[in-house]
Amino acid sequence: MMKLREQLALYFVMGSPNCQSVPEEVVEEAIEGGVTIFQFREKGTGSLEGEEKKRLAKALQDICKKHGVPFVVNDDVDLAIEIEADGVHIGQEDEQIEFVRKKIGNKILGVSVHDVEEAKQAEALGADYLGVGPIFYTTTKEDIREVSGPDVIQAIRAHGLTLPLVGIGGINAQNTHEVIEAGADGVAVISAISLQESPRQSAKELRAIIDASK
Ligand code: TZP
Ligand code: MG
Repeated sequence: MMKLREQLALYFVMGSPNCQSVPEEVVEEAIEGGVTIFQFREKGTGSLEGEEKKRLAKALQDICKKHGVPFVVNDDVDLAIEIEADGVHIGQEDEQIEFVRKKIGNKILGVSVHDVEEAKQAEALGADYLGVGPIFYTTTKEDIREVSGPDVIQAIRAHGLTLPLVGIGGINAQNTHEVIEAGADGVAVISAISLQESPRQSAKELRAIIDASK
C-alpha cells in the first residue's frame, strides 16, 4: 500500500452540494483523472442527512474501493465508524483530536489547521496529516478564517513539522505549484474539480502539475 504522504498528492473533497451533476459520476471521473484520496464532505445548503447521506457515502465509498483510493469522512465520526471508512477529517471546532483518536483506532485522522500553533498541537495530539488553509480566497466554504497564502505551509515546515500535509482553499491549476513548492505533500480541492466541465480532465491537469512540482 502507498504511504499516506504519497496518497495525499491530489485530495478531492466533495459532497452533493458541490456538484453540478451526479455525485457518483463526478467522483468516478475525478479518480480516473488522477485523484489519490477522497473526502466525503456533505455540508452546506441542500446537503443530505440521515439515511440519504449514508446511502451516498456508501455509494462513493464503493467507487473509491474499486479504484483503491482511500475514503475519508468529514466531521461525522459515527458515520465513518459505521461504514468502516478509511479515515476521518475534523476541524478545530469539531470533537477533540484525542477523543476522536480513541474512537477510530488506527484509521487515518486528518485535522484542519490555520497556523503553526494549531499544526504543532494537532501533530502532538496524534493527527496523521494536516489540512492547512484557507491558502487562497474561496467561496466554497462560508465560515473561512483569514487567508494565509502558501507562506503558512513554509512556516510550518520551518518549525520542523514533518507530518504529511495538504493545502486547501482556492487552489486551482494556476496556483497549485506554489502550494507544493511551499512544502505541501499535496493539494486538497473542491471546486477545481467538482465544478469543472470535465472533472476527469481537471483532475488530470492538477495531478500533472503536482507531480511536476515535486
Ligand atoms: N476548508 C478550508 S477552505 C475549504 C475548506 C473545506 C473549501 C475549499 O474549497 P475550494 O473550492 O477548493 O476553494
Ligand atoms: Mg469540521
